Amino acid sequence: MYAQMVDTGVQRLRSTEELDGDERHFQERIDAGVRIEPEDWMPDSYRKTLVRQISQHAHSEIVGMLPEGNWITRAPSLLRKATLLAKVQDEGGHGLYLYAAAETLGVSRDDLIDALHEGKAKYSSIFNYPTLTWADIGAIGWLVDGAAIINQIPLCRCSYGPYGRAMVRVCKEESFHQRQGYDIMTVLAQGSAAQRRMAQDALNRWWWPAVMMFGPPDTESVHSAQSAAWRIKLHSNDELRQRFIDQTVPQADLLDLKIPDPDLRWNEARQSYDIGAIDWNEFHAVVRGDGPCNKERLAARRDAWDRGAWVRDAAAAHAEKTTIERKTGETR
Ligand code: FAQ
Repeated sequence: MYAQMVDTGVQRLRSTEELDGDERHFQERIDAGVRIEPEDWMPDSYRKTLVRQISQHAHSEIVGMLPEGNWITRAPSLLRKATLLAKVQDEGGHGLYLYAAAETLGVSRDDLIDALHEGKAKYSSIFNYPTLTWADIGAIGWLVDGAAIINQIPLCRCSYGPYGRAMVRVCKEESFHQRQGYDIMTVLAQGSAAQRRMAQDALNRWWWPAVMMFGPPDTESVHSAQSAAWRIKLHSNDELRQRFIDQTVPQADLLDLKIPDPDLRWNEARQSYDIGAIDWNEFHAVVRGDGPCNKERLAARRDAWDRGAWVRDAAAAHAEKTTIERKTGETR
């Protein structure tokens, strides 16, 4: 696996018997299903692991606004425009809950955002692909939000309270997003020959990146063992990937669209689908910064930050004014 940018301090997984004092007590609470709250004692490596994952997740939500935001002005009807606008706003809200959850661990949102803008922080590989046609908006809702739900439902039960609670609302909203995407695909799939081609083309381009979203295979996943012991991760990358495939293939069948994988087969013995080889070189290249849109996405985020400076300044000035007014009782 490529070098990690964040050193969470985890060297190897230790059994509960090897731990002592606070660390042992902490692990016993986790094993008993007790939720960890911000004021509780926690190992520094648990804190760093959560900051790493939650901040990457938050960055993914706000970078994830860009590919779809690109289509708000070109949505084919007022209803589609209003729906897409609401969805993209929801993603911004998810970023907000997640940055707030990360802040409960003692980091500042500004520092996290700086790390994103400086290219030091990761965000999901999936958002480095372009949205070329309207059908891509359908494919993102159907496949990307669909994958996000499968990954995030278990996170509602993760060991860290603020993260798990944030996920409850996020998952409800993601279900709406998934349905709006599937609805777009349904209309296109039942439309003209050109619309059907557009839907199939979007599925062809988004299928494999969505399959890769779940992260590297279990054999290469450096954080899984420790994160599972801490109940941050309740299922492995490959388990969730398989769940996504098994759920999505029948949905493609219903649309009469073809999953772009000649090796896709139902495995009677496993009661699951087998798939062809995943191109992990592509995944690593995208995560390294060499995907089709990495540079464009970061440039757009930096630009939005710079152009939003006046809003942050105005909000800070307003907060200062109202604080002074509250303290002095004078209106300024
Ligand atoms: N892209 O050891 P593991 C959404 C990195 S939200 C980029 O397996 P872990 C909503 C990983 O960070 C989508 N990097 O890591 C939406 C680590 O690097 P590091 C985001 C990836 O953490 C929809 C290294 O590989 N969701 O879609 C990726 O145990 C539509 C080793 O990997 C979340 O963030 C990747 N795909 O498992 C928004 C969910 N996968 O940090 C807008 C929360 C792995 O050592 C529109 N996160 N890496 O430098 C998680 O569940 C986990 O962090 C995983 C990775 C499963 C993503």
